[in-house]
Amino acid sequence: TPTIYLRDYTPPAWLVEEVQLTFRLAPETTRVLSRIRFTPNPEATDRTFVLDGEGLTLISARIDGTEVDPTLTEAGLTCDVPDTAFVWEAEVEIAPASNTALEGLYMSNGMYSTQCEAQGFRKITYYPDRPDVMAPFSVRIESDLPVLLSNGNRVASGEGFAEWHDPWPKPAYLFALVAGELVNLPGSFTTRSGREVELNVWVRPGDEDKCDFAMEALKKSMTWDEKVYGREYDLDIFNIVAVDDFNMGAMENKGLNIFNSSAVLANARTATDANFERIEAIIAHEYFHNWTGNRITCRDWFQLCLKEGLTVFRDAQFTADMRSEPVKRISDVLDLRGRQFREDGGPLAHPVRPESFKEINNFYTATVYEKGAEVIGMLKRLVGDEAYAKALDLYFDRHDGQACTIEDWLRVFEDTTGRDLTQFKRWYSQAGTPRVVMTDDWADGTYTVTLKQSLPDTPGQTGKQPQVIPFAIGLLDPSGQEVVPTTLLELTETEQSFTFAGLADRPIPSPLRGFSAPVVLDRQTDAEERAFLLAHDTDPFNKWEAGRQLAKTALIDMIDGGQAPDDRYLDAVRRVVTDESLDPAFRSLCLGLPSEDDLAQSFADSGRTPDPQAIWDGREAMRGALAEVLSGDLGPLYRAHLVTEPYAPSAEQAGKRSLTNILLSLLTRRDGGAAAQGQFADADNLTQQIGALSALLTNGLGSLELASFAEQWSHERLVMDKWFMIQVAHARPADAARVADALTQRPDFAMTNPNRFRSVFGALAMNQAGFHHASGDGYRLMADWLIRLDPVNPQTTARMCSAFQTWRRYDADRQGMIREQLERIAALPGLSRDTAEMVGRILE
Ligand code: HT7
Ligand code: ZN
Repeated sequence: TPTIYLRDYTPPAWLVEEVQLTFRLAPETTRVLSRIRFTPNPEATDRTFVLDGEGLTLISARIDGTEVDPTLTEAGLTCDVPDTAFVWEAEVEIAPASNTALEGLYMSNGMYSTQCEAQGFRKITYYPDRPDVMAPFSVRIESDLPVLLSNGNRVASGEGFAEWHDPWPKPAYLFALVAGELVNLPGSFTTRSGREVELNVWVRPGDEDKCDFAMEALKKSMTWDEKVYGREYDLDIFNIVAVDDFNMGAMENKGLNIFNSSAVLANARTATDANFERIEAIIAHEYFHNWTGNRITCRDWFQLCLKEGLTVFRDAQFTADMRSEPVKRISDVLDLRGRQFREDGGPLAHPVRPESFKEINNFYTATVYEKGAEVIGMLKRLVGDEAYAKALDLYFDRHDGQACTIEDWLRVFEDTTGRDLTQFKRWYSQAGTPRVVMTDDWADGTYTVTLKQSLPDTPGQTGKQPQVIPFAIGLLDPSGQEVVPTTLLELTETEQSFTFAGLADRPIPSPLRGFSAPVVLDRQTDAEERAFLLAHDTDPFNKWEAGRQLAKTALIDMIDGGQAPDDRYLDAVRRVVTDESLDPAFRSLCLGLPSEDDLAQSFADSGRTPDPQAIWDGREAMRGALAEVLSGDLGPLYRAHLVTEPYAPSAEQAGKRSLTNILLSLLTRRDGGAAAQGQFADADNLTQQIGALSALLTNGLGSLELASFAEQWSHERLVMDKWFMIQVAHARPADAARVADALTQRPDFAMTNPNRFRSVFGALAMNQAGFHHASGDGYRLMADWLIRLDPVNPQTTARMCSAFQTWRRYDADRQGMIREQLERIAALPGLSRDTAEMVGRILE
């Protein structure tokens, strides 16, 4: 498979003025007729005419009305063409019902839908399938199915057909079509300038009762983007469709967003608080793409972070505004460390703007998305809120309707602020997580902070240059008063010192407030200082962070030396958890322990080999110690915060349920499951029902409840996904592979449904002690199923391979077993490009 390089970019030889498509839908024999007006691109030197196309049967082709006989290759076609504008017409046949890869036009559950990003449009018809070719599309769909949707505005419909026109030039990856027996929740929105927009959430019959929340989230997103970014919607209709078989969360096709049903359907009985929050964020994310992605798109796929980093940043701002800002920040940092730092520290590390790929689908990563969003957050912090708003206005003005690069993006900041962003740009080109070592000094009323940055080598990159690191810091005096409020230091050198003069006492620093840069902060400090910050810091992120560091150190000491848990940690947690002045959601976050993976990484970072079983035992022992130290508080706290009023998916109620669920899991250690059984029986919402079931399963109880849950929910696919997932997630290390294997034997396990596959195998990968069990059963089972899934759905297989990305942390036996499985996968004849690239990079 060839490697594609950013440095080889050349402009397209031909541009598209207009596209007309006709679809005659049939499960195995869909005909796609295309009529495309091409014009020579004045910016290109070469006039070769090449169209992308994969798995298409060409029926006929014409240029300016005359039949032609193009040369077909596996990747597309070439043809002699005039040297001036011409009209290309083609008819191709495709088989949506046989398309299990869920890319291109596919059929599942009797419904047609499309997924074209990144390069799926070439599986629909011959086309220059690259994002810098933008055109208005007209689409005619012919089918007996009642609901026929495409992008843009509906211009005609009748018995067996519908016609759509999208006036906004777009790249082919934003094309979409949906056809099926669907029902809709209708709504409407009036934009700031008075445009009446018809809104719809389309679902399968039976799911009508799960649409209200998505509709409200959409309206909130539309209002927010007008208010905060001045961005209005630009068509007369906005459709959202829920699809069961879908590779990712959702897709921002122009005017026709297609969602994984798990990212749209929700009601109190069938979705958890976490689901509601995720749905709100994804609806917002896809809607926000209308401006950051669709109106302004990417020149090429290397620029993916241009739309994804910015849109993740925007959806995080939205969630912070709708819910709690500190809780959102803490959750995002947990996620960043859990997924992006993990990626950045291993064989899959790549820059936010990668420089090469074999299969672009493998680069929809935490680095491009989440680190991409962090980079924008840093830029905003460095230039300030006002300058950020000005730069964004210029971005929308200057680049509307264009396919852009990171250089274009940075230039609007340079032009509005006069700042030179050459050094800042290294955040886009250098992979790896910077390490910042902080030391401090105190003399004559002056406090000095010295920061030293380094960036580890990553695959293909060594000898890196220092980056610009915005380092927010505050200082407290020994009584806990803040003496220096949050101040932004700009670290630009490898080593730099900053002074704070005129202080009465040596201050206690609160460094990297709000996690102002995605770095690993290395500071030699003690439990005393952390307990002090946990008690006094005014920065909620650092308050939480202090508790997290205390927990981590205490846990590592326990795992290492079997030491009893550190009292300073236990006392501090008890103080926070019982502090009624604090938000319950925040208290719940403070009660959480660092994940097994996080702890394993800490061992690896200090040059030691993590023992997954010892880590699991250590966390269990810590939970026991927490239950013990909180024994007198658990019951009263649980009862005081238990939500008994009617369910609302509000941040306020969700915070209380989160706290009571975590308390319940500790309480279950002490009361034999009585409280959890009670909550399970009384729950009128899934958050409390699943919370109770999880508390029981974590403590080796709950088999009756598990069975009754399955009986109650056997007809709700998304709820059953959770039933599959929690059994694997909470299985004891020695049982995890067996539990997962048994679940795959059930008739309702279907590997063609990515949600169900991930419920089992995503959970197995997360159950670290189970996956890495010394028997090797976890590795074998995972590999067996990846081998089975690859011919069916390469994209999902490739993503799941990342379960193995941390393999070099482990001991020789485990490494040997993992290598054996990876090599078994790599050796498969006909292995997909997606999986081959991932396994190759992991093994390298
Ligand atoms: N822009 C989308 C990314 C995407 C995708 C979505 C569904 C299936 C396959 C996909 N490949 C790429 C989703 C987003 O970031 O909003
Ligand atoms: Zn996105």
